[in-house]
Amino acid sequence: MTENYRDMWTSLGLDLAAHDQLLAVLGELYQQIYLGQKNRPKGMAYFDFVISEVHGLRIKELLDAKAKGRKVIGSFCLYVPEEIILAADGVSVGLCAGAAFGVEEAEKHLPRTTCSLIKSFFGFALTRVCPYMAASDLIVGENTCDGKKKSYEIFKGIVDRLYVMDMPQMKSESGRALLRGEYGRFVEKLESVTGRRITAESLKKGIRTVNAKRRAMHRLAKLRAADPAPISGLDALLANQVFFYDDPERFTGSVNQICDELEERVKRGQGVFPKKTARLLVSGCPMAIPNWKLHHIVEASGAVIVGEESCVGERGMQNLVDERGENMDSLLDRITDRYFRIDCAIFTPNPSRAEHAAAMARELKADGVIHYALPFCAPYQIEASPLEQSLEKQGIPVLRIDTDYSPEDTEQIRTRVEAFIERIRG
Ligand code: BJ8
Repeated sequence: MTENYRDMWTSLGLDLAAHDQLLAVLGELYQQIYLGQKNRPKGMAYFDFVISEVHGLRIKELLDAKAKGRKVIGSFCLYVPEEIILAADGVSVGLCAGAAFGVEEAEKHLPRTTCSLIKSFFGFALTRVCPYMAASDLIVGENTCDGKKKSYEIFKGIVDRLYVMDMPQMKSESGRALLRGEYGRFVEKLESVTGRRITAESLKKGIRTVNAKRRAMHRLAKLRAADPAPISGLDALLANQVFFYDDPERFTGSVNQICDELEERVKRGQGVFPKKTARLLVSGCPMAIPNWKLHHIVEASGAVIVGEESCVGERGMQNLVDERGENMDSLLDRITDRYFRIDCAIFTPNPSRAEHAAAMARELKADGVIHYALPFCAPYQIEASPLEQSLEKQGIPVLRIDTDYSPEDTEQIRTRVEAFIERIRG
């Protein structure tokens, strides 16, 4: 960290001792997992800097924005449209949910049989170590899985300023109408929190900004189809994770710069791993910072991850919002159209996810798919079986890994991943 931010963290009400512990663990993990990689693109220096300042400079930027009258809107899910937040001149941030921190505290409120992601955001809030949560003027929850929707009932007693968006469960006309209605309600909520009126013009601008960000990520995703892979799965995952925290324009510029470099690498046939390294696609639950466990195990075992069918990955990036609407109603319709296509496992039925995973595996020339689920995540654990059957039928080998944020099962997973790599190498 380039500056001393202790006064800033104190002003946010963080528990400095616990926060120091968290930063020490994060720093060590990053050093060990990321900085030891070989042949990294030079452009990754930007992301190294972002991570080194993830609780420093970025938080200072948020507080500077707040001082100028902007509001910070924190959320946990892809269904919360950043386009609408930007249209209200808000700053959108993904909230901390990727580390096992404060688990004991979380389990005083939640059953042990709750997924790590939910326990994580409870733990971060209860131990007061998340500056993003502390800086948020509004925290947006969503009625997605049962775990989240029931836990928000308790969470609203832990953080004030929680707002919960309702969510459909079926891709029906009434489901779409529900989502459209919720986005209208979100506009009103944001207008009241920010004191700014959202106009067709500001919404169009928000749409253009987020589309540009997604376009840059599509460009990066496509470059991963090259053999040898020009970027590691770990580095690409990091870019997907930072997507949710960074200033949107700066992020887009940095990703496009990396893509320029990767295009040159592809032309020269240069990669991070040798040509014909086993290529894997990961499909399943989101991986928030600092959940780098599976990618690290796979890439240390001699395979490369070439894509993520995940919310922190292609599920979050696919499809842009049509920019052609002329008034608030038509623009909100187009936003709804785009978000309603996200194939999260909370929807029933959800056939497009398996189709999307198969299409990604083909496009990225993956030799196999690792299905990743957090224990106690019913939507993804249950969907794993039909997804596996469908992919195997198409000749795409699948390995199912259910694992939480703790490092305890690392060796077991490594053994299974190594055996899977052997299988796909034939
Ligand atoms: S759009 S995946 S971010 S809901 S892991 S809390 S599903 S029990 S995170 Fe998600 Fe939105 Fe869907 Fe994406 Fe529940 Fe499963 Fe836990 Fe999960």
